[in-house]
Amino acid sequence: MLEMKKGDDILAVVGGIATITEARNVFAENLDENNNTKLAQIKNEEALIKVANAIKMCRPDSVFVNTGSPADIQWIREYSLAKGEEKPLTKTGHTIHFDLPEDQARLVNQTFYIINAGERMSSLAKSVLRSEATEYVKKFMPGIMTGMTLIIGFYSRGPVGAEAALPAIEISSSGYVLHSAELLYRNCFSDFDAEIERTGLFFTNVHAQGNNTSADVPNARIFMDRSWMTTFSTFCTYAGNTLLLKKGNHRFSVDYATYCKVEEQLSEHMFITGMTGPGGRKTFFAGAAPSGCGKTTTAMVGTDFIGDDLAQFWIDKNGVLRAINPEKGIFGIVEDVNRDGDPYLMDCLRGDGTEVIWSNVLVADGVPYWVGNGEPAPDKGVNFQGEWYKGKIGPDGKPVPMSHKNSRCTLVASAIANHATELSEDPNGVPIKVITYSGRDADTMPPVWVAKTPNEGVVIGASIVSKATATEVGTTGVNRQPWANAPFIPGALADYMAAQFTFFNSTKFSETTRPVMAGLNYFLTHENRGGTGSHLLGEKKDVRVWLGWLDLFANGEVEAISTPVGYLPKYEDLLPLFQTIDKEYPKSLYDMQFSLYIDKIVHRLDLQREAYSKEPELPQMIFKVYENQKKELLQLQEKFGSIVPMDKLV
Ligand code: SPV
Ligand code: MN
Repeated sequence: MLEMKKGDDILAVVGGIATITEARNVFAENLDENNNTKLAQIKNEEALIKVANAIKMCRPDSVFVNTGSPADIQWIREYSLAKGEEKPLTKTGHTIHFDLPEDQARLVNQTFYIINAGERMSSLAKSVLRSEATEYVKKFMPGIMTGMTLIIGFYSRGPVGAEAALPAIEISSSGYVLHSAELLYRNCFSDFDAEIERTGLFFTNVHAQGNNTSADVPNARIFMDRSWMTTFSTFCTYAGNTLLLKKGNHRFSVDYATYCKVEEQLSEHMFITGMTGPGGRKTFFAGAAPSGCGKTTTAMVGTDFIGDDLAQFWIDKNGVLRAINPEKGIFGIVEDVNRDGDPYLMDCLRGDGTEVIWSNVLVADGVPYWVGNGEPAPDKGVNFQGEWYKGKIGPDGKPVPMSHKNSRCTLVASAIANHATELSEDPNGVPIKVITYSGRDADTMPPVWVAKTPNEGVVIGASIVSKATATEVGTTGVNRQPWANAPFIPGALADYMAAQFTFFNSTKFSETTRPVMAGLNYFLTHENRGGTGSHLLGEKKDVRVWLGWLDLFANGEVEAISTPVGYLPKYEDLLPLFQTIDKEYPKSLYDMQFSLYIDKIVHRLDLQREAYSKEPELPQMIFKVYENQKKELLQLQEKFGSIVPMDKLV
């Protein structure tokens, strides 16, 4: 359930501003003439009251209004440098930002949804009662910007005017955060009022890093007030915790799609990319993967790259699934980014002419370095833990890597050579033909498989599993990662799942427009498929083949093998695709990758069923799909044994 504007708006309670007259007084007292004139262009009173409350609560020394003009953006760059939040690197337009050692990824244990008493939440999310959150904000946020400048920016999460785009305000005392916002989101200062008018809502984000010391980090909180679509972030700087236009507002968008736009919209943790097929035809894909599982790399493999992290979907009048990227930039993991796997990104990172904010990499003589870059490494430099030298041991007794596993680069997507910039900016979005779901699964599912029905497609999404990655502080082990979106689903998982079933079964789709739904898995290892060693059976560049096959399948140009888990590719259809990436593809490798390991799959189904049976009020469809697949798998096992090669099923 989601009830908008329920309970107190904490920002208004603590700020104390209730009317537009009071808000205007706050602006008159706190803004200089120039910034006052700029802000006067925004007319929406609700938005202005939010801004006034943030100013009144945070009590900055000054306020800067970012209109997105070249002069304003330059001011932000210089402000961030002057405050030392970023430092210039040798290459023009490149800077380095370090987050505190304790603040290198999303602080999942300090991230909460603010809820009203009695609200049912996702079992995978932490929540805090409105009253407790109010106490926290009252204790820590008044005066938190004293001695600092409060910066305000107005953004659109998507091309202005797009069906699924929503406006948002970003308020922060950090130049780095606003600088990042300018690279990652579309500034819509001049369209802001009209966008609120069109959509009927906007998000508000308030971030304050305080003194930014390690001692403060335990007090850091990331609060998302669902009812008021307002976020609060304190005592941290990592963009995933502070630039809440990104994952904070993604969470609100998920809520909005789940409760207010059923069968109309979806909000997903997905890349969007296009592939050029035979005859120059373009097929667009959107794909989910948990953080740190190669989503950016997959996205950039396309010929028409649109986005690498988030997607907003709707079904258009013709029954076509359409998607926009709410972002316009990349906050990408740099570990293992190298010439071989990510040539276009490397051109931006090592070439000239692209503005890049680096975070938490190693800097030596003004040049950034990172683990897995495929280049000679320096012996010493400065990284997220301070002075670094080869062999340095950290406080935990372990070697300190050259760069943090979650070190990142921030740049505009249009700088990437294969970015389809014009399409990305089109409010009509791109037509999505294929949806993929992937995780880090070392032993169970094949590299690619296609759902036979929309229900089975939804269940592929619900059944993503993944090894923990470095994108969240304090997580380890193998986790279930429903839709790779679980960290961002605020409401009950049952509600989100029901919305997925409704959406993909919608009669608005025709048989020709209903998207193909598929699973992808790049992480099978030799030892788990009858070989030896823990190395991967595939490599990064194989992604092109799996997407290429899905393109052919979605366009009806190849037939597939029907199995209990879905449609699988034939060897002879993959062979020519491997030739296009100049790679041998022995039949023995195909057999290792695509044979059904029945015991493992059945075990996985049982685990999923068991885990989901603890979730209240789940759509029964998921259990039906699991049951049916299990039954058919066991029948197959009886006939062919525990490992079933595709030859048996053709
Ligand atoms: C992710 O971790 O999924 C990211 C980066 O895309 S963050 O902004 O931290 O969410
Ligand atoms: Mn992400």
